[in-house]
Amino acid sequence: MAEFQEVSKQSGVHPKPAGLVLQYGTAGFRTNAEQLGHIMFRMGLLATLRSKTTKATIGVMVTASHNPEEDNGVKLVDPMGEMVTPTWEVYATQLANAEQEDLLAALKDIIEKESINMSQEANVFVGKDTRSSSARLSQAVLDGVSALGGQSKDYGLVTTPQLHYMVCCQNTQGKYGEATAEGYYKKLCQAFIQLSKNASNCTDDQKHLSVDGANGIGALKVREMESHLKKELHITLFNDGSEGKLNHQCGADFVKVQQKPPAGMKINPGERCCSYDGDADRIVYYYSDSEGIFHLLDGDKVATLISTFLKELLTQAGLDLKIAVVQTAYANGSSTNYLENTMKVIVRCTKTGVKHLHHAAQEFDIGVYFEANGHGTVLFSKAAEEKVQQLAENSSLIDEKKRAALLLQNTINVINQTVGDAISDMLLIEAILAIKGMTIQQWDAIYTDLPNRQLKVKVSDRRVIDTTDAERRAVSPAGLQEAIDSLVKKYRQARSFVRPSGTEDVVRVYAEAETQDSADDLAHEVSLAVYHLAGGVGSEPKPLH
Ligand code: NG1
Ligand code: ZN
Repeated sequence: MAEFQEVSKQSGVHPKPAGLVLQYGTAGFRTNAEQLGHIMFRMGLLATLRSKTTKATIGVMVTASHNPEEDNGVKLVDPMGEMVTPTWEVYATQLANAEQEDLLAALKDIIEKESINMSQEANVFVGKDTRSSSARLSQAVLDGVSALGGQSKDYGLVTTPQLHYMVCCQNTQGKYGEATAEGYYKKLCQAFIQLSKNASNCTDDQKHLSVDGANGIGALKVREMESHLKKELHITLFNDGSEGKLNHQCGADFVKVQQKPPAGMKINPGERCCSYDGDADRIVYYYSDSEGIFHLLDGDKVATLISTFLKELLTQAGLDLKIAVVQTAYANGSSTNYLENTMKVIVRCTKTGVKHLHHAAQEFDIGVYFEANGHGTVLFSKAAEEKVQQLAENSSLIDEKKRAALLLQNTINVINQTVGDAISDMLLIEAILAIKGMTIQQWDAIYTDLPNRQLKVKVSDRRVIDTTDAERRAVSPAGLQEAIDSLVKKYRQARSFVRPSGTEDVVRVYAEAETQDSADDLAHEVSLAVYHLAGGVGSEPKPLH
């Protein structure tokens, strides 16, 4: 067929190394950038098919998020800005792994299965992060789109959540906002400024925030946004990419996993600081106290702050909307306990990966979802948005109700509902702290985290570990869960689980307990159980102390 001639020709420019097999993991394909040329070209092809089938614009983001600079990756964005639907993840894996000579057959197979009308037009938005390989790889995506006759728009350097936002704006014919960087900054910053007007007596000191940009795209974009903030927020930017290496000893993942401040940042005692990850879809906060002790406020603390704020506003506005917080097994046990028993909100636990959280959050009027690592956002149902809107426009309301309705309305506008967004989350968090007149120490004191530890274990095939109950229990290999159960019993307030990573070739071990020493010991003992029962490779895991 003539329409595939260009695909055949172009695919020769982006050949697949024979035998290489990659999976569409927790967040798309991710590996060393050298191995990704053919993947990018093929994801350009797939996005074009997805666009034809949905009759909508599809997004393709080139990034490997918090992974090292040498890596890269790609993820597809569905019409409403959400992660691509699971059936198409399967197609993505099939297309990515088809040997060079089988590519056309794999493509035609998808076209047939989905009964795609190839004369339907296709539109694809492409974005990339600051990695040195991203320019070449995003060009390969664009080549894939044009090989199938699709139209593309190259947004160049954008954060992952900005690309999701553009896709949603485009497919809602501008109802969600204007599909430009300028439109994004205007929408978010206007809402932030409106929210900030409710903060009485906010001093310059309280308006100050230190941001670690992970030497990535978030740093560039926060700089671009600054003029729109009209001095309502004073940002000092560190790790802006001018010197340091992307994600190296900095960024949200480093801070969360290492539980220490990033390199390259000057931290004064008590000062509010935050870190983005390499593509700015995660954020964590922290501060150092007067004794120099580091305090981390992760995604669970963010979810608690935001859901408390929203719950108070709903009460003040007299709105009966169902609010829930969605977490994963990595959520600190103290946060779940506080949310369920003190705040009395509904809490749901899903598998790791934002698509699962996003999906669960959609079941409520207001779904606040955050992974402990700082990826998250708030979703408002259509009905909830309409109720808030009606109330905000009701001129006969008494002051308190009106104020609450307007705050809710601006919260809806400041939060990026398509996906977790470090910049948007930051603006909401800053506004809430200002409105509540709350310091970061007061926020931190809402509940006390249980000490915890995350470790990785190398095994020969991580797929031998199968889990159930939102990954909180292992059903295989035989004996592993029993071993974990008996180790957990040795410690107070303890919990532990293991699961195969969807982005790295490792098994992740999580443990929490009453003291840091117990959490460390438990994590180590569970690592040993994984090593011995699930085919560990290399040397045996060493104790942490
Ligand atoms: P994996 O590698 O599947 O654990 C990690 C994070 C996820 C998610 C993805 C995508 C942890 C424990 N896991 O997934 O939460 O953010 O990366 O970036 O943080
Ligand atoms: Zn990320």
